[in-house]
Parts: sequence; C-alpha cells; structure tokens
Amino acid sequence: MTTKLKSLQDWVDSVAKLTQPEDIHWCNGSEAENKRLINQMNRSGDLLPLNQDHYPNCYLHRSSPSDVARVEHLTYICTEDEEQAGPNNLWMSPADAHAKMDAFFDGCMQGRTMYVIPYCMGPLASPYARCGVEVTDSPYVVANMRIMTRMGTAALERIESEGSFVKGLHSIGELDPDRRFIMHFPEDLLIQSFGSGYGGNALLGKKCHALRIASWQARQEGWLAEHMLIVGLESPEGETHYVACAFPSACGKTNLAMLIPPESQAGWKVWTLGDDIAWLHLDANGQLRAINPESGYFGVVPGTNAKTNKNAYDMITSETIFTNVATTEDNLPWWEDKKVGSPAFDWQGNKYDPDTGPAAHPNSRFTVAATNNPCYSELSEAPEGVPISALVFGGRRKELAPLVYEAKNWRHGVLVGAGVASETTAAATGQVGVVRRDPMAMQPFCGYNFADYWAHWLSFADKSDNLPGIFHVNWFRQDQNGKFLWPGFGENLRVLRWIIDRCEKRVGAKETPIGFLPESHGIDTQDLDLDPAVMDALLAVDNKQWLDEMESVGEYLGSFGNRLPEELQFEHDQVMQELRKIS
Ligand code: SAT
Ligand code: MN
Repeated sequence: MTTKLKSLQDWVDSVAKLTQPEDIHWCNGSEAENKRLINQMNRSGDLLPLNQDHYPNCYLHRSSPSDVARVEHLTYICTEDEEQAGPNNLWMSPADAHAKMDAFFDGCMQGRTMYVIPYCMGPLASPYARCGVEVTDSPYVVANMRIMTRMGTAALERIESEGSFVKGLHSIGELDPDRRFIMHFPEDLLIQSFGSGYGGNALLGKKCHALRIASWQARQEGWLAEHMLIVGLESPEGETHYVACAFPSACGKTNLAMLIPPESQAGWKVWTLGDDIAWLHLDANGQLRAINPESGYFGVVPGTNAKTNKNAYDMITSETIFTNVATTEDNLPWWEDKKVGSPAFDWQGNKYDPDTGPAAHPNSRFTVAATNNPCYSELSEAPEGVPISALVFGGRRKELAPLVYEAKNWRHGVLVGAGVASETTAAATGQVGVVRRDPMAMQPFCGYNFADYWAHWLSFADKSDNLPGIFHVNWFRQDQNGKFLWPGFGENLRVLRWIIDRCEKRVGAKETPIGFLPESHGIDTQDLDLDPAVMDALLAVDNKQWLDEMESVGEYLGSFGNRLPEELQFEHDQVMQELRKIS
C-alpha cells in the first residue's frame, strides 16, 4: 500500500531514505494485520501472552528498565522564536534540533520494518477531528496506536481528502536514555521522537499530537486542546450533564471518568467519553462542546481493584496490553493493591523479591479500547461532541485546597486553572511527591508559552455568554496523620452533584475570597460515615495559608514577564485584596 497524496508519499520516502529500513509497511488497521503483528511480537518476546483462560487476548510488554515514564527533561518545543515556547517549555532552535535528530535517525531502522500509521484523533466524521501519520520502527507502538486512535485505511482516506496531517517520526533507537529526545516543531506540525518506546514518548498521537501540537493549532483556530477527562452524569430523573476535568497524570482521571455510583446514590448513572484528553469547541450557540480525540485508555494499573474501580478492573480482563506489571505463578497480571493473588515475577521478569521494591512498576499501564468499558458512552462517536456544563480543575494537595470551590466567573476561573499545583507522580521520571505548579494540568503538555495560552483561555469570555462554570476540586486532603479526609472514588459523585446543582442554579453557596464554597449542608453526606468536623475541615479556607499561596501564584505568574495578560494580573490582584481585607 502507498498513498495518492504526494506530500505524504514524499515525506515517507524522505524518512525511509534517512532511516534505511529493511522494509516498509503501511498499516491498514485491520484485525488480520493486528493478529499478524501480535504473533510476530510473541515470537520476538516484545509481547508475552498472559494466562489466556482468565485474560483472553491480553499480553504483557516489559519496557527497558530505564524507559518507564515520560521524560520531561528531554522534551522540547522547537520554534523559530524562543518566546513562543515560553518559560514553561524547554526550547531548542529548529535548526539545532534537526541537526541533532537527523544524526540519531540516520540509518537507525537498518534491519527493521518501518511502519506507517495513518491515524485520526477524534471521530472520523467529526469536523473537530484532526489527523496525523506516525512512522515508527516499533510494532508495540503500532498495536497501541491501533487501540488509542482510529488508525488505518479510513484515516488515510480522510488525510488524502484533506491534504494535511501532523507528521510524527519515531524510532526506539537503542532505548538509550543518553540518546533520547522528544522534539516538537509546531510551526511545521512535526514531531520527532527518538530512543524511547514508552507511552507518551512513543505513542505520538497522544500527548505529542493531541496536546502539544493540538494546543498550538487550537490557539490559531480558536478552540482548546486540554488534559481533561470527559464524563456524563445521568440523574435518576434521566437528565445528563457532561463535565470535563483536568488533573495531572496519575491523579485519578481514569477512575473519575469511570466512576461507579455508590449504593447511597441509587439511580445515578455515569457514562465515560474520555479519560485523558478533551478538544473543546464553541458551537454556533456559544455552547462549549467536547470530543475525546482518543479511542482507548492508557491508564495506570496499580491501585485498580474491584473496590476502587470495578469497571476498569473488569475492563482489563480481555483485549488488553499491559506494560510493566508483575505476574503470578499462573501467569496472571499482578499489581500492588490488586487485592487478589500474589506476585511471582516482578515487572522486569525477575523472581519477585519484596526488598527490591514494588512488584509492578508504579507507572505500569494498561492499553484497552474505550468500547471495552462497561460505561462507555455511545456519544463518544458523535461528530459534534457533547455539551459541557462544567470544567473542573484539580491536583493532589495534602492541605490548603478545599474539597471543592467554584470560580466567580470565567476570567477568575482562568486564574484558578493557572494557579493549579499538584504533588508529582510516577507518570514522569523525577522526584515523586513534591508540589509543583501545573496550570490546567498542562505543564508538561502545553505546546506554547503559558502566558499566550492564558490569554487564549481568557478570550473565550468575549466569544460567548453561555460558558460553563469553572470549579476546583481536591480529593487528596489529609489530616495530620497522613489519612485522607475524603473517601474519594465513587463518593466523588456527591461533589459532582453539587457542581451540577451550581450550574443549574439549584443551590446557594458561600462566597469567599477564593470563590464559592458549598454551604454547610450543600454536599449530600447521607450514609457517609463522616464526622461533621471532618467536612468542616474539608471545606475550610485558611486565609493566612491562602495569602501565602496566592503570593506564590503571583510570583509564578510574574515569571512570565510582560507577556502575562493584564486581565489575569487583575484577577490575581482582586483575590489578594479580598484575602487581605479579611486577614
Ligand atoms: O505516558 S503518558 O503521557 O501517555 C501518560 C501520562 O503521563 O498521562
Ligand atoms: Mn494524561
């Protein structure tokens, strides 16, 4: 197979000339092609079949031990003007980056097959979808891209009719951390990734395209590409509201997207549209609508059990690629907090020894089709997406941030999003558990200067008077002994119900300098064994602490210099003034 689109054929030819593969395979996305690849990977050891009686069509991939997470310190935005990338990104000039990458790619696919993967991010019939082509020498990437995107012939047809696409060149190279870079050239809609086979570094449709490149395109075209799950909440009366929530990696987006209403919330239903990325557009009526550009989940495995997320637990018992989990004597996948079985081999395939750390890697992952999810929403395929009632920001904060609060208006909401901070997780290499600024949960993913990104967000206030409410939640507040104050998981529905009630103007709220908080009985705590004093603690706003926090937010915003939108500075000044008034 080849293509009738000359620009695509020329690009593939030039890549082949540089990388010198033994052969070239254009992926059509068919079942037969997938079977062939899986069989081939079973022979090469890239994939190990798991116990097929209990986990039919499930496979395990073991990464190279130093290739288990995104590498933010090796991820660059390469624009002609450094200011375009902003202080939130590492920057390299396109000329320097090309020189470096060309040297890496030179001859790197000798003896290997080069796979050409045409893919579509978003429903194939959606005007909001965007296409790309990833060229890779990793069959594991092909198998994952087939689950995570609409990949193959139909995508190629759309590309050929549109004539434009994002180019992604990927090679695992030698999986050497010292010869690894993830480069983005947003001005050329180009991604180049070398030396890693892992998730966000290698599945280029995901973070590289659907967030870094797409956020750049979205600014030019007037929409938003965000690190958000999309979930539909259907009330017992049959009314469904859709919310989109931005949390940093490994902070429970997949769990929230697949939430199971607890018994006390009988009659509620939850429908998943996406667990990681949302593309948001204003429609002709000024209604913000969301599509999920992905078609599968690349979720964190540890912690998934029949209690925390039964939907996910059941979903990953078939047709799933596991990466870096442990295995039992019976060759079942195993991970920390699975609650059944015990590990015989760790994620590297060594005999399990508790002294060497967890059996499954803390960032071990499952890749599974969205349609495997028991609460998959059919509207995931709707070309026009779903209407969004609320946008929710959040992070992992032991203290300070209350369980939930609502921004005073859109512009203040942009400040709330810009001020998000969270404790770091195992999703990226580096220290875990340190608080860092993660505006809109986009710190690792915004493809341009945050100052311009906030200006773009602010500009929506002029485009519609029908924008969703903006909220902030924190499921992770702890007491002095490190115990979580809020039960989380399914019980988070109680907080989402308050959010919907606010959007529908059905409940009052308490005004504070940081925004609107629930009144004392605003959140339904019936049947929840929660001391009222704990609820008070969860909804407390400590003025002194918040003054310190907002000062630190101010310093952070200040680091963007005179590019920072005045309106954002104004919102910040307003909150500071109100906090000072009370203190
Ligand atoms: O590795 S990924 O970027 O795909 C997952 C994540 O960090 O959210
Ligand atoms: Mn993510």
